[in-house]
Amino acid sequence: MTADLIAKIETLKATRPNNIAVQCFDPVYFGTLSNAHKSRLLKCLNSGIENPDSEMGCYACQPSDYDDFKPFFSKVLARYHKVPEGARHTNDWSLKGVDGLPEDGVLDFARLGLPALSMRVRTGRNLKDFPLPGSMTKDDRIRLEEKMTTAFKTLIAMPDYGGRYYSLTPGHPCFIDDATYQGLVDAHIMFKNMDSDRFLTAAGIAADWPYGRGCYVSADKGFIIWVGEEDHLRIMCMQHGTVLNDVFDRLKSALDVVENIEGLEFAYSADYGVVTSCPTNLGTGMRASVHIALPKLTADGTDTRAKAIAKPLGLSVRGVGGEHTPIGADGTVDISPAARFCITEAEIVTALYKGIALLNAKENQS
Ligand code: ADP
Ligand code: CIR
Repeated sequence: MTADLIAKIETLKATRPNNIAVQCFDPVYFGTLSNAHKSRLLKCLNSGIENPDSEMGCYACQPSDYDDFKPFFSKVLARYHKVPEGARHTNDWSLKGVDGLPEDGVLDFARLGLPALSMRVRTGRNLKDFPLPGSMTKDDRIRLEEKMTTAFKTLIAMPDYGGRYYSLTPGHPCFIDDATYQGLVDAHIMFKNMDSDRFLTAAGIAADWPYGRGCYVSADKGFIIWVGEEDHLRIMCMQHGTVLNDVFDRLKSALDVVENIEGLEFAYSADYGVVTSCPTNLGTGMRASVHIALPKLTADGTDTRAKAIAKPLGLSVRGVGGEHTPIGADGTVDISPAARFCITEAEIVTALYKGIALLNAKENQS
């Protein structure tokens, strides 16, 4: 079994130069591991072995994987995030002194002549005392949701939060039917059925769907916590407006509240910061995005031109329904800085503001 997988990795190494995980797999290092560690590391690579066209090709399956398999993951991280091998990450939400920040510290899109936009900032978090989603059993998923259901009671009782929890788990007291679930997906509140993602399926992250899956939504719908997606928790603030600080600051204070709820301890790595399933998200786990109409840059009905302009600016372009979805009929796209690792939270949100300024200028020049 192990020998078969090693042979597959070796074949992919020769044929798939863009699959980072197989390219970073070192058989000599692998040979030094105990049998238990060998199977743990191979499990991390399963998604990239089953999906040769993977860009990253691996997911961490235990909170300690990044540290336990540092000789592998430090290579993967260096290659994907274009940082030196052994680079260390620092988390920092303070906007003070961030390059490109307007003097008054306010990241207001109205200053760029833009109308109110849908703004969203999310970050991933995983609980220290559970395996990461790729290695969870059905029972783990249900227990994690139970733990969070109790934690959400604290938020629901607070005047600034309120709201409710929606569960997809059959038999859960907060269970919702298919139509309610679809309504939440359409409103960009809830995540899509993970079974349709072949990477998450091969990684074991989509397993046992829909058990242990759900989301907490605040009374004003601006603060949301996903339970049981690619990370145990995806914590986000979302709002229509022009001042990016509003969602960023709210997310920071909400995170502090959640982190202080008794019994919740998040996984951090001393060298790598916030621990996430996917190495693409490691460090901050943060994606800050806006929905913005770029009718000229998408005049051909595709995001090809917008992507070509956005990439050198360090920006990703997604569709209006999120990753792997089409752009809006009016040319609306989802723009976010691509970097998550070896960048601070404050730098990410400022990078979104600066990037939108540049992209909007290109749109206006077209
Ligand atoms: P993630 O952002 O967690 O990596 P996706 O790209 O799949 O995952 O997006 C998840 C959901 O969040 C989708 O419904 C997407 O449309 C929504 N979304 C992302 N950014 C925004 C935004 N700025 N405004 C409104 N909805 C957004
Ligand atoms: C790949 O390796 O290409 C896929 N597993 C997707 C990587 C992008 N990461 C992500 O969506 N979090």
